[in-house]
Amino acid sequence: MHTADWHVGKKLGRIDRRAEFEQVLDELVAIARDQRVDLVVVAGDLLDRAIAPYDAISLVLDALRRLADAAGHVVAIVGNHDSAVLFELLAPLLRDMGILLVPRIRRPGAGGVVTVASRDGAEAASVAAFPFLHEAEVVDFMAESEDWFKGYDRRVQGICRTLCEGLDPATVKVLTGHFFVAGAELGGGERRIQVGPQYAATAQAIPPTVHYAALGHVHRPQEIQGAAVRARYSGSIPRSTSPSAPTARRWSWSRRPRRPRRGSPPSSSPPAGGCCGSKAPSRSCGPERGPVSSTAPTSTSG
Ligand SMILES: [Mn+2]
Repeated sequence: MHTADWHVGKKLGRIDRRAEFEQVLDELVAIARDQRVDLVVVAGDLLDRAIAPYDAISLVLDALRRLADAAGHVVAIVGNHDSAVLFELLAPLLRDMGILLVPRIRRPGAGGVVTVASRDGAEAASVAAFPFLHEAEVVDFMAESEDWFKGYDRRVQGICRTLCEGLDPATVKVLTGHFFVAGAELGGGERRIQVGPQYAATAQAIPPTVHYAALGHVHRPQEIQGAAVRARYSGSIPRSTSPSAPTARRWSWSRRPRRPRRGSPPSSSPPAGGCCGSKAPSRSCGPERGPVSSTAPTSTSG
């Protein structure tokens, strides 16, 4: 199940929206339980501010705990509104509860890829986790301005590739990231200065070897056009400008890709449109597996 951009703590003018957040988070927990979800991926912006009020932090912690109880595991990455320092502080305390927080971009073997088992222990998923990358960490602002944007796209693509090369081919392979993909439609509530379109990745950044890409950052739920596999923005949960927009998306692998038999030859890439999504949760994922590169990961310090 894929969700993102909770922005807990966000207010509507002076109006406190705690009751709304409680209600939507209750709904997510109920979906995770009723759909027998094995993993919840939260693709960033759990909180609305880096220095969040304690009651907002407590609401998020409670939601994560209940989601982990329902699904077994939660993987959550830092978005541009979250505090990496807070996530770092909480990560070791929450790990034993099945809540895996990824505060910073790390190489696959150093926390950039996390692997979790399904509730029945029969299968596993590995998640390439790509927390928010600020353009200031990438762009040389002394260079020509047209190079700024190209440099950002190249870096995002390199990080996605390196992380996804670290995914275990015997598992369900998921990429989660908090970045803007060019062409995505904003949904309202994003702070325009922090969401592209200048600092944008392209759909090609999503490697064709994953089964699903769970993205956050853009608040309107949508498919990523032009991606080689099924990739989505789940959308944000607080309603801001578009009351008709669906509040949350989910996916599950109640029908999982079959585990390849031992010694079976590597098969071809997964078909476009790939894996179980919200619109067709019962659709079979098929047995296809993407090839996994055996080359050494390229350097993508960031
Ligand atoms: Mn957001």
